[in-house]
Amino acid sequence: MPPAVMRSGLGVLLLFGGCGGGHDYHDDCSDADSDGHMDVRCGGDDCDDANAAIHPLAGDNLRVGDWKLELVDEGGYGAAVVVDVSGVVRASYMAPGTPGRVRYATGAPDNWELEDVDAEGDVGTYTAIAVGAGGSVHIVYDIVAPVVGVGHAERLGDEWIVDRIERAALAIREPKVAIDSNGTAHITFYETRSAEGGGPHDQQYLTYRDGSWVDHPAAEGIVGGGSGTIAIDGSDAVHVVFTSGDGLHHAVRTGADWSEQTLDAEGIPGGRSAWLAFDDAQLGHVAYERVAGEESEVVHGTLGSDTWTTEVVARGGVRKPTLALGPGGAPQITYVIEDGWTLERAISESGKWLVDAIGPSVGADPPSISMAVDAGAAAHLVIDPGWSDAPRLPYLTNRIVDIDGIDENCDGIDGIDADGDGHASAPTGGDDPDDGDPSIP
Ligand SMILES: [Ca+2]
Ligand SMILES: [Ca+2]
Ligand SMILES: [Ca+2]
Ligand SMILES: [Ca+2]
Repeated sequence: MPPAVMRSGLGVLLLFGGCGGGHDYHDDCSDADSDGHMDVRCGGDDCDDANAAIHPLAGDNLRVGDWKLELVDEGGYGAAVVVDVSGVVRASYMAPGTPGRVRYATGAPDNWELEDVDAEGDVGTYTAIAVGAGGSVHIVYDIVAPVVGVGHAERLGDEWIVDRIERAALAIREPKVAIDSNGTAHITFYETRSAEGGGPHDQQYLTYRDGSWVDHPAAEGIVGGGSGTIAIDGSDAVHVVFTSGDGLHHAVRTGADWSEQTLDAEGIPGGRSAWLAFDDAQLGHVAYERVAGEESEVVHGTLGSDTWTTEVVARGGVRKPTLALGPGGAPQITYVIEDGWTLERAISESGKWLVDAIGPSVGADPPSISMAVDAGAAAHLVIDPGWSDAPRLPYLTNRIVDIDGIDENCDGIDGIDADGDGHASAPTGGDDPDDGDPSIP
């Protein structure tokens, strides 16, 4: 729980005179509005137990509205996006032109600030981005020259600390990153030493320990497939889900060992994507693309205590799904329709998938999508057009900001104040340009 919430909880307690004092109409002390948070007068953290839209994790001032398209940059590819607790959207991508550079974009829609992260050598095709619990930003990417490797960049203050990790490999693809509760980065990627394009590869894993990067493959000698995704659960266990010619696999690292199970025994051809995330209840969610007959379909899987159950979300020429979890762990899955390259998004509500169309067409090639969902359930998509000289880097969101004078997340002010400095974050209508640092109001 952020300190701001605890502080305002105390403030509200004092204001009301404490539990049991005076007229108490909550005599049973249940969660009266069923928002999962007990009334502050009952020792809980809900500052309004008669309104289910008001509780500490609410997306104060963040609402879902119509879709809107804008450009992050004049071009770019290999894009990834995250949104943090304060509603700040951050993207990583390869900037257009040669040699390649890794670039970072942040800010409110229509007001992007761009920074070069690594302009040293010839970077490759993919980036991924993650934000740690303390607000630290990590970007990983592939490097193609002068040696093959993986780049890791962490933003400390206004500086990027860059590690270029050389690999004895012919190629690496699709690096992904996740951050544990101690702020340590965990990276996975496809790595091949074979001259054959589709030859056997390893689903490699790297983490930073005792001052250096150490590797320990999640799986070796994989044939076919070639796309992995990584997530950390609430116990800091590392999970990697990866594709191969004989299915989709889930590897979990407990202690020094990996244990693996097959999630889906259907063949998943190369280039098919998968995404993994854990919700607050520690239920694992995966979205991936599978080929059924001649057509591709989008599948959602959930991991209960030990076993996966899967369901088809969309079928018939649907590609490149991306998954993000919204408030309460509700999964949102966005994918590309092959016929015309438009987007659709599916949201799980009461056991049903509700689908909305997101226009317009996003390219002439199968584009990739990266998605993040904020505390107000609004989605943020950066569309990777899939070729290196694409003339634009599109961003789509259905977020609207509604400054309503109501403190919906119980931190004492209208908007989200994650660092507890009394100033709400800029994307939620306040004047705090860095809501992860209480020294910068
Ligand atoms: Ca409430
Ligand atoms: Ca508000
Ligand atoms: Ca607030
Ligand atoms: Ca603040």
